[in-house]
Amino acid sequence: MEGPPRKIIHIDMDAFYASVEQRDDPSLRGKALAVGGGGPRGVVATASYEARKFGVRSAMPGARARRLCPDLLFVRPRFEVYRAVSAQVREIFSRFTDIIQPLSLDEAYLDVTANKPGIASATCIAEEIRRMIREETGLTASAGVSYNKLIAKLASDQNKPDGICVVRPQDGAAFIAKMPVRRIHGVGPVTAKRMLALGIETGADLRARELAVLQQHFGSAALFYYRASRGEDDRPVHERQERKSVSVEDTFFDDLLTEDALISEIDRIAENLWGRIEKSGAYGRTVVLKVKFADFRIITRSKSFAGPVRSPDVLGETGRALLRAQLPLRMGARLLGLGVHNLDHEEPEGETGEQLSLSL
Ligand code: DCP
Ligand code: MG
Repeated sequence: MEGPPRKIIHIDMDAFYASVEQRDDPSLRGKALAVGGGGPRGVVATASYEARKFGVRSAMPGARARRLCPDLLFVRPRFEVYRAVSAQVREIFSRFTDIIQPLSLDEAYLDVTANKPGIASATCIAEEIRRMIREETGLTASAGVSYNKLIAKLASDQNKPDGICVVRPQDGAAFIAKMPVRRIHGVGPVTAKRMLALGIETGADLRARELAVLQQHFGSAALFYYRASRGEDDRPVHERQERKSVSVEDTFFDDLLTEDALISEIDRIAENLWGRIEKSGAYGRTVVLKVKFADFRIITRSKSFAGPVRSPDVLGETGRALLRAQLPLRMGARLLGLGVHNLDHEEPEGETGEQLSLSL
């Protein structure tokens, strides 16, 4: 029924954007550094380990970060450089396997059960990869080595920065037992809160619950949690597919109906979406709004431009215009989403204008 255990590696670059900035500007080395938007609404994308000592964290408002760490240096992100490093690192992975699933610019799962050089030890491969990354990019990465994705990802965080953690099949269940459930990839902040309300804080707490009970609370996701609490996860490492769209959506605790609430939410979503677009370099020429109503009916509305949208202002204004055209909503919205489709790489070259070519 089961084959031999798989060998999965999760690689995650250390303080990625900040490390790249410190590499490229020696005056930033050894300093408390935040990469992110400046300005009153800017947030920290990531902080150097020097800044983390003061409590500065990803997604923290810049003003708060400055209060925690008065000497904090702020630099603007350079996504083209991060994308180039990311491509370099993926090329290193491809020397060992083609079964690579990137999760973001700085992390990926690798299935090295059968690997190109025929190395028996996944730990040796992970160490080789870390060494090559250090030599060829000047940056450090941490690795988790295990028999599935769930545990490999948790493991790569264990000995950060510049660390490795190996969890063998016989140790997986014990490893999960002491893990806070919120750290499990697949338990989002909303689920983590609901679990906490049920008294489930660690893997051990989760394991103590019957599947039927979990199903009552978490529906179809329950089986994943049930198995995860036992250290089991048979999700394959998916090879990279060409991306077709980028989108961000949000479900609300209370349905939104007023114009103010809807517009401020779509602005926030557009801002997040712009961050994703810049990180992935996936610029598209069609902006799509999605609204799910209180009765679960979904509508989508889109606006296409002659060329890819390359400014956060155009993205935000388009999102707002698409939403305004639906107002007043016939009932509250439980979800709003915004995405871009018709990505750059699918387009013929030479189209870069931003004039409207298609109306609603
Ligand atoms: N990032 C971001 N916004 C967040 C989290 C991350 O823009 N809320 C960006 C900046 C990070 C990169 O993604 O450099 C990778 O995210 P990680 O969570 O892996 O964080 P780091 O690599 O910065 O640090 P760590 O050493 O903890 O992996
Ligand atoms: Mg990282």
